[in-house]
Amino acid sequence: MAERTFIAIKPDGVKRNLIGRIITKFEEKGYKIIGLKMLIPTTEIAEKHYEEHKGKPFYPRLIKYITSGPIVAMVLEGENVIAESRKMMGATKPEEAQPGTIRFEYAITKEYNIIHGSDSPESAEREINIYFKKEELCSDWTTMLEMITNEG
Ligand code: IDP
Ligand code: MG
Repeated sequence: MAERTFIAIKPDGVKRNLIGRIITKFEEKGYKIIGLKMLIPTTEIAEKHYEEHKGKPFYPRLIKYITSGPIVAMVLEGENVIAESRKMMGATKPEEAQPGTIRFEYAITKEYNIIHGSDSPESAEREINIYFKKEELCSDWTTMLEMITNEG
């Protein structure tokens, strides 16, 4: 089923110059990027994003981490993209991530693990709306391009 998910390259991924490599993996897999931006999350945005973790011991550090520098936020569209992109990311703890996954390749701690991805259709919808306005999503660009190229 065609779905949308929210992915973020976290500040450690940006600082380590992994933006291109990570985006390439999703593009090569076949997902369509329909939203893309770089931003430094405010505390308010970070708290909304991670509200499910409020009260956990690592929560204050998580908010500090995610607001510590620019992230690259994106919306991907494709068949089963929510679960499949999570598989591509690998387990939260890099030592449990399978070889070939993003976290296996690029991360060594569960705290600074390079990438975020929505874990369910509900969180995908919620997280996309935190970071993107509807008009910032370009779902129809293939169609628009076909229209232009068919004109002549
Ligand atoms: P996920 O990113 O794989 O969905 P979650 O359990 O939702 O993992 O945790 C959100 C983020 O919080 C993790 O990606 C990681 O950055 C951080 N985190 C999770 N568990 C811990 C922990 O036990 N200690 C420190 N940071 C953690
Ligand atoms: Mg999560």
